[in-house]
Amino acid sequence: MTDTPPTFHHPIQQHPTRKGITMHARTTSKLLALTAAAVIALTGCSTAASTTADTKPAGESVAIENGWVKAADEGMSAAFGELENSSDQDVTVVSATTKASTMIELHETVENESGEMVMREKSGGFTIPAGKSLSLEPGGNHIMLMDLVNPIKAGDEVTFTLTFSDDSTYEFTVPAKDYSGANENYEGGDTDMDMGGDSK
Ligand SMILES: [Cu+2]
Repeated sequence: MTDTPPTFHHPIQQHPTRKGITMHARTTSKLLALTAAAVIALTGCSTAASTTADTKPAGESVAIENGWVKAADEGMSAAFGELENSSDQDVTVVSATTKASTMIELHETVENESGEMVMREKSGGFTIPAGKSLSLEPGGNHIMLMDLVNPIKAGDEVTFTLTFSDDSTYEFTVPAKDYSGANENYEGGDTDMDMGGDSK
């Protein structure tokens, strides 16, 4: 690239006709554009290479799609959505926080010995495979709000922060909506400990 600048001047000087200047000016600006593109491409390449080499933080590779939280007056609630991992590495969510609940857990829903679906803390957290997404949905994995600080009304916006196994974080805000499902019992808890407070 260091040998490019001289070629900008010589053609114009050697062809003093108006047509020549116009033509060469156009060529020159094309050349400039190409050179600029090449510089950007090269810069982009070297940045990408170094990023891959020392691995992007998990929190920068994950985004939530169609996220929502269940409206509830008190007690428990849960958040759902599609967690998408755009990187080429598996990432693991190890914890979550929100101002809406004093305590929060990452839950999975499993069948117990009696054949009932119960939810429990997901050991090891949520792993989102490289280039794939993980569904958080009623009856499956979810972010469990164990003890609401205030009622969550439909239409409220609730912000969550996920922490990954590499200590990076990802913050997102999702709307609350009325939902009558997601009332699985909490494993080891009594039947009053459902996820929906007083929902019917
Ligand atoms: Cu739960």
